[in-house]
Amino acid sequence: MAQKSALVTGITGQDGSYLAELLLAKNYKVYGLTRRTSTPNYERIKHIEDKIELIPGDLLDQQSLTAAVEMSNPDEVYNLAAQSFVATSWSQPVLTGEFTALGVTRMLEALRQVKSKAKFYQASSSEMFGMVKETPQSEKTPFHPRSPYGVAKVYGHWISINYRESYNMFTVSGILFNHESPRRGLEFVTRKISHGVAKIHLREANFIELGNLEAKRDWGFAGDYVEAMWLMLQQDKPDDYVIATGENHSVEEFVREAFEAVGISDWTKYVKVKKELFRPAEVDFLIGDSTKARKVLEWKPKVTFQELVKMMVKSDIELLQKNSK
Ligand code: NAP
Ligand code: F7E
Repeated sequence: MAQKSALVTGITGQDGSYLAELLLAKNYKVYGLTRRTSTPNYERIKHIEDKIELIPGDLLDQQSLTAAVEMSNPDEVYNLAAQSFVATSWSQPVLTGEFTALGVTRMLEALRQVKSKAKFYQASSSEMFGMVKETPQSEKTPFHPRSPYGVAKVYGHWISINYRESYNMFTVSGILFNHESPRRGLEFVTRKISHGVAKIHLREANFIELGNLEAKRDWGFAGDYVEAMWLMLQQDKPDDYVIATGENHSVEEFVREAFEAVGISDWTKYVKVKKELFRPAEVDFLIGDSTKARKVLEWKPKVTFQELVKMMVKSDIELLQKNSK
């Protein structure tokens, strides 16, 4: 069988790096779109850099996206690039709309014009459910986004469906609930906690500053979730799928579990709650129903919440120890 080719936008991000590993293991020719930075930011893909091909491009620049599709001639496109941090979407709402919403249309247009038969994956998000209309949330749950990021993702979700309906293109949207890993950006709450706990454990810090400890999320492991992305593109028909563990935990539970991983039972001495870190509109409670994905894709998460927290704390301790040498 001929070698398949995949183009991954957002390859330097958390999911892009895990997905690239998965595709390489499946013998794909992997192309990644990277934007220009003044210093290289290939930290997450440096171990596979010689096995993948990077193409310069930006979600803001139509011509570069069209050229990336021409250069990679992909069988599959995974559109993971976005302004993905919810908090930043209030301070940079227009930019978030440009990247996370209109960027999807630009990618779809590039594909429609150059290779409309390629399969397209859009990284939709549980943030689209926002102020939830039912619990748990499935593919049928109506959206009520609570941030400029969530609103932009709703646009990206519907424009992908629209290109499927308008042009008969194979577009799928994976509605993924929060997924984390040692490669998660330091600004997201799980990594902020695991990194903070590791620093406290190594006596490099005395406390962590956090916002709303009561928010609840359905947290899974990123390595498990990229497998679901790939499975969605292996189906005969394009469709949308919720990917989630079906379990949720509060930020406070994550904190408690992370401190317990280093043998600290009274975490309250090390956490300061700051009002400035609360969001203008919060998503209080998310929990996903991934029955459809479990049935059709035969997908299920492998890493438990407790394993995930321990994995992240252990990895951050090792990282800090390595950096201090
Ligand atoms: P991430 O770590 O923040 O990675 C985002 C990627 O997008 C980075 O490679 C970034 O490049 C790239 N990017 C940003 N703006 C760009 C632009 N203008 N042009 C080209 N590339 C650009 O995000 P992630 O956690 O891997 O998430 C992947 C996707 O899934 C995102 O679309 C996110 O919104 C969505 N999602 C994530 C979760 C989750 O829990 N992780 C859940 C649901 C949906 P730089 O490295 O240059 O910044
Ligand atoms: O916040 C609360 C915060 O920033 C989780 C992105 O990948 O998942 C992610 O979005 C919760 C929120 O992720 C702090 O208020 C408390 O309720 O880790 P987060 P997120 O906003 O859920 C979705 C599915 C995506 O699609 C996004 O791309 O934690 N929280 N204290 C805090 N959050 C942060 N970041 N920092 C704090 O100090």
